[in-house]
Amino acid sequence: MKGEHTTAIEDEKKNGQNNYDAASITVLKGLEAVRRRPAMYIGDVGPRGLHHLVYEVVDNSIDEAMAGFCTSIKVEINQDSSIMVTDDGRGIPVDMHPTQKKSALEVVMTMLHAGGKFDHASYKVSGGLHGVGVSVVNALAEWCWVEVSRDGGVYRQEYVRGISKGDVKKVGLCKDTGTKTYFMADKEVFSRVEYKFDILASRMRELAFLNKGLKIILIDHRVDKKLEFCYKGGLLAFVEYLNENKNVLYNKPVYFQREREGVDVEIAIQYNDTYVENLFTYVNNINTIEGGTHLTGFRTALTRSINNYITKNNLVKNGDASVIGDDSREGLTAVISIKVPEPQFEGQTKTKLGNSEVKGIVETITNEYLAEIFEENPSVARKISEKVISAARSREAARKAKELTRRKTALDNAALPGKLADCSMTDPESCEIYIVEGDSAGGSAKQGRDRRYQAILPLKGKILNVEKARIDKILSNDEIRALITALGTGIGADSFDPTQLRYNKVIIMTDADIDGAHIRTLILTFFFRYMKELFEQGRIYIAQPPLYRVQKGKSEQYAYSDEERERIATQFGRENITIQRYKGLGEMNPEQLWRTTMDPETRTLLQVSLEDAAAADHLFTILMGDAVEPRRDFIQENARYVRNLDV
Ligand code: 0RA
Repeated sequence: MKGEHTTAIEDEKKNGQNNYDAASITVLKGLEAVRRRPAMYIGDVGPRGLHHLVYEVVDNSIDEAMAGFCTSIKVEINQDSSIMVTDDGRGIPVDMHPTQKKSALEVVMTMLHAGGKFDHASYKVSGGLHGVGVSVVNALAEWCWVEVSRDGGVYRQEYVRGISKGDVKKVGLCKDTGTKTYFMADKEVFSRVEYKFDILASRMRELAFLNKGLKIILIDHRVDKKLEFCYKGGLLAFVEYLNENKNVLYNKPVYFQREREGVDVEIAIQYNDTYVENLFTYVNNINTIEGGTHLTGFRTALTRSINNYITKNNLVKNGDASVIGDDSREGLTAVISIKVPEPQFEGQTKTKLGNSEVKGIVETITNEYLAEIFEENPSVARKISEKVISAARSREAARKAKELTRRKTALDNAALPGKLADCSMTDPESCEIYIVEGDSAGGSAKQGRDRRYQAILPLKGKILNVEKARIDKILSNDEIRALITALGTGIGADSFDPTQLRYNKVIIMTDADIDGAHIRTLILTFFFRYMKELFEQGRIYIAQPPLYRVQKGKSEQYAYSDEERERIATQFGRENITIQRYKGLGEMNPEQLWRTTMDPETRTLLQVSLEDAAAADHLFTILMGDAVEPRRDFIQENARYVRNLDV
């Protein structure tokens, strides 16, 4: 948090208002706690926490939609970077709260953990990343106002840093109902109040997929951009979106939604011809990246159902390998979304579902439904079975040829690859590795680096496109094997261990041209498919070599963008200046490379985050999949922004 600030209670004291009742003391203590330690409530006070404020407000409207009373939500980023969220639900009640002696609206907005739920009919989203309550947003807002339309009237209350500026007032009449929340994130709390349209768009799209039929409109008044998300098909449309540019084995995703013991289970499944699993799970609209009981139940049922079908129809020949879980997930794209009244979240990031009863519920529903759909759609069942059997066969073939095991031990105990110039320090926390395109740039990097803590691994040419190859082929690729060995993490479901990473930062350094961008994407795709945790732990970076060197006489400066080049040129006074455009890293000598791109004191690194794994997956498919059209569209649309590629 920036600077000193007085607490709510101190402010009130200064104003000479010492006549608290029990309720307002609770309010002030709550707000004070939130403002003292915002990170405890919203994760951090960086971009992530800032965007979280919007999610929190939208979540309340989503709850109203899940309860069946809201059909449309509008989210607006205003020119001054305030946020406005409008829904057409019943409107937050404004009448007196029975015990708190103030309006229900004020209780929701100012009391910590008051939540929005007076009726327990709807699902309460709690724990995890969301569900801290809109009062937290209010406390972290420079100003906020809420306008409720209900019972023929429009009611408004305003707040400053969480404290109400007066009672709820009736300010007009209306025919419809709904809630509008309008707030400005507090610059005393957030160092930068800059919303990213794409990040909000990803989450709104995801929420629209997860809440079938709900319309979510996102408007950015800063640049006059507008997107509208509404999916009648729900998860079915989600899976189609994820598979959009892949070759699918059958046209319509297998889709079902059922309720059992109060748990609502919705699942969509579609296989494609790749070799990777692409599965997203949600509990009460929260992405459970650590999985949990719902995922376990689903996996067990999927393998069992496919195995049953294969056995029943005598699809395996004598001597064929039996199908194991891994086989049934090759080329699988699926989304699981469940709604549980009282979820228990566990795990490091509180995104792992713990409720033990859920495993059996999801398993039973999946078993029942898959048996049914396999009976009714033999062609779908056949295609899935063939894919899975082929996965089992190649796994078996690989084992027989001792290929995989040999490679695995080779990878596990291998000496470091010859082309790796390792650093002399061994403590991973202080070390970093540069993955460099080409041997010549690799040579400059080796000479220019600080060899105590910087390792260099040059990769030759284009590495294998892992989107189109099976794991055994991937492991036989020399460049990829060198990469895995250098990193030290191992690979594959049973041997990848991110804690074994030998470096604190993994930095990709490629030329600033189309080839460089392609190689960078290949490397990122490999990490995304096989080492996703490295993104989650914030280990992956992209080096930013300069695009230009601007020189006049003895002074020189480096420019990292066209604008910067212009600025420097103006500053130098445009006469007698030389501008050199760097096409490749190889054009810089070791000393220049160090100064511009590798020296921690002066370099800029771009940390690659996966804010939204689903959107990133979609992007990688576009970039690396078979379909040429969307890739060309993407590159044309984004070519100018590639330097800021923040997937
Ligand atoms: C509980 C009860 C009622 C409405 C809401 C919650 C509600 C909360 C929010 C938060 C954002 N938008 C919202 N819309 C509705 C109404 C109960 C009734 O009318 O009987």
